[in-house]
Amino acid sequence: MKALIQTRDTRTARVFLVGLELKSGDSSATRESLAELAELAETAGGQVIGEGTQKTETPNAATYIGKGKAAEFAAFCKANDVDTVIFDDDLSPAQTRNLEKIFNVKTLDRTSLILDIFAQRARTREGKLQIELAQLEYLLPRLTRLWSHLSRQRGSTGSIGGEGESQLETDRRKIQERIEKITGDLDAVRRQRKTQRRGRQRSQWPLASIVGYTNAGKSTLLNKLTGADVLAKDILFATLDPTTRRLRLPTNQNVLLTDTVGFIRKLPHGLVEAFKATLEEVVQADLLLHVVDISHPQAEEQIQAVNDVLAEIGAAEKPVLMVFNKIDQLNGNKETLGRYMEKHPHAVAVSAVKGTGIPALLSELSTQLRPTREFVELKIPHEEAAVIARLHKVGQVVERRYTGRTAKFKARIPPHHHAEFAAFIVE
Ligand SMILES: Nc1nc2c(ncn2[C@@H]2O[C@H](COP(=O)(O)OP(=O)(O)OP(=O)(O)O)[C@@H](O)[C@H]2O)c(=O)[nH]1
Ligand SMILES: [Mg+2]
Repeated sequence: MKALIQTRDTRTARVFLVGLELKSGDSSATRESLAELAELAETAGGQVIGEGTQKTETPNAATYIGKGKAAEFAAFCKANDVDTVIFDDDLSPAQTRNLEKIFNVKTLDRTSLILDIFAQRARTREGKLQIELAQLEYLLPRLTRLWSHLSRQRGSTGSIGGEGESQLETDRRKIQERIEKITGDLDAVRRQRKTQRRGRQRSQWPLASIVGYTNAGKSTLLNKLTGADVLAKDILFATLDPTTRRLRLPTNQNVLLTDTVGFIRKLPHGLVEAFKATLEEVVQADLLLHVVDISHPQAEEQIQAVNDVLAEIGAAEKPVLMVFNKIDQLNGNKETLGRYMEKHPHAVAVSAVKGTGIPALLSELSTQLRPTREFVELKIPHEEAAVIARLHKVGQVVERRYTGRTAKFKARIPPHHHAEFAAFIVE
């Protein structure tokens, strides 16, 4: 059972990439998508030996690329000791089967590659369960292929009948049972998470969630802002599990900041489904910080891809603060930044690594979260020192005047602290 979903050991894999260039699409999109696939392959531990594309009207139903092209690539792979071929789009179970016959090496598609990376990276129990669930659901319709491998190993090529059929049924049943078990376990984990979240809601601090394309610099930003030490690395999907830290704004307001899994183009739907619980942090947030690697040539497409996933998880209507990151890498290219800033008027430009623009980001954060605070005037007798201290702690005092036996304040306080100060609020 375990063997069916074991993470493939791609550490030393010699990889060949294949993409399709649809006549309706444009060739630069194919190239960019392949470049990203190469990054994914390297993240998974592979070494890219070569790549090939084919122009066509529509994907071939049986073999995705044309049969002739497939044979040509297969010859290259054979000559260059390639042991894994990866297709840039999702293959149907039948296509995978046919291609494996032609190439005679391990055949992956984009989804199975991303699933592999997630499986390698998952650390928490919830993360591991979620990824196993996505893998099993991906595997289920493809089980015939695995079964045919098994039966070949057993040397029972002649009698593909009764025995094999029942083996397949057994495997299916085992997988389905496992899926049910995981779904149950995940439910339990999620209930616990809900309780935690309720505890947090009681503390009534607003929740801001950092979202963005993978490798945009989300974790680097969280680290910079809160002194957290989340792994920030130049690889795709460095972060899978959410981390939440408290951030105290210059206005004294506290906000809970969550860093979570990054998004990517063509993110497997099953994976989004499986990670819905993790992404609930995003759905629950009062504000999203959408971090963009502005120095990336495809920044615009990445913004779109992130917005697509946000829509898919039901977070499209959230207030968003755009954070254009890595401005230190723009090499004085002010034009690019200007163009983006024009399009997104309330955006802030930062370098999470260098710390540039962080004060502006904090100030914009305070502004965006301000509606959750009310403006009041208070009159507090001097002997109520504890109340005055408390006001400075939870509120933002904008004006103070001392007259006789009382102190007068104008301050912004979070609504849930209203009751505490009600006795001293004037008007
Ligand atoms: N030059 C430069 N590099 C940055 C900046 N911010 C982040 N990086 C680098 O970009 C890479 C990715 O940063 P992460 O913080 O891991 O990105 P992430 O968005 O959390 O990525 P995933 O968790 O993989 O989705 C790291 O090598 C960072 O050092 C920046 O402002 N300038
Ligand atoms: Mg990260």
